[in-house]
Amino acid sequence: MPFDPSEVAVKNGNFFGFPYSIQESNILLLMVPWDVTTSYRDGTSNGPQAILGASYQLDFFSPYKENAWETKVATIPFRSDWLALNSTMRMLAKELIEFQERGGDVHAPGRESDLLRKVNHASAEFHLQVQEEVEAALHHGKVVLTIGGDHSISYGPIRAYAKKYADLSILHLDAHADLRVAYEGFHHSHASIMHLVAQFPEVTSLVQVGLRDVSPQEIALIATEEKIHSFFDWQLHQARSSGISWKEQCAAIIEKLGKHVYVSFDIDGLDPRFCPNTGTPVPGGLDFNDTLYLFQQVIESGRKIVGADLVEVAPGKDEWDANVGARIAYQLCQFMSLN
Ligand SMILES: [Mn+2]
Repeated sequence: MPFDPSEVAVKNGNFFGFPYSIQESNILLLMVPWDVTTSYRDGTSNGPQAILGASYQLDFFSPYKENAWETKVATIPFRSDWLALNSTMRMLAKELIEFQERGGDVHAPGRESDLLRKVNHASAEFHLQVQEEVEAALHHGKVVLTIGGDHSISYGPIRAYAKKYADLSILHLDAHADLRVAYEGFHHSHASIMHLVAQFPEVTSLVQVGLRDVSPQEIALIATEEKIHSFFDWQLHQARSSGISWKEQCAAIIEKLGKHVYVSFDIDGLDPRFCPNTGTPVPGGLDFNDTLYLFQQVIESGRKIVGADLVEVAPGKDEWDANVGARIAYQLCQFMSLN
């Protein structure tokens, strides 16, 4: 039976209930249930499955693409072994975070430094597996949207994309700069992800939008590192209050991007009313439609969104956070298909 986008979706394990196979699809969704280093509130490891669940309820019209439901998107089967490894490592990491909150030093020889080594080792191995999964998809000519998980999961996909594109720009939407060095001792911390990927020589620019909770060290790094361009939330709001349109602001943001754009979307870049249960919600932030407009302008400018991730979506007691996440995932797929 042909796929009818107006009918009730089948809960078939594929995002949006789409009937397309991996072989016939151009766009693949990869679920990465990982929140080992979350420092405040956990639950983002449940994000992928919650977003998948919410995605069945979506209506398929998109203002950004004609016949959007014909964009062939398939879902790579869920890895429950990743979720199990996450639970084990999360317990150890939690112990280490609590130890440090009591004033302990994880680098001093002892049980904790051994534990830290173990978590860092397992995390590095894990991120390599994610990288290999994305590399395999890219090798087959696919485009990948990775769904986290905490922000540390962007490492594997961005590494894979940097191997494919020698001039990769990262469009990073977030309340946080994520430029800390090995936060809380974790090499692959969610708070360090952009510090790690900015060091890849293939990443030619890192363009951050919506930042509003940043450390003085991060501000200093942003000021000195030439390839990092940060558009702080307060600046965006001040500019708009002074009559500078969002369209003009988008042009200034896009000007810093090269031809090949990878979107790393931390849901907390949005106003927290769109993500009340995310790990580290911060007041202020981007509007849902303004953000989609920014993506649309990226495409309009002739640039390509070659890949993306969506991270830090944590389901609450209701479906709201996952609901927003599913809609962002859907529109990102449409923008990625406009290559
Ligand atoms: Mn964040």
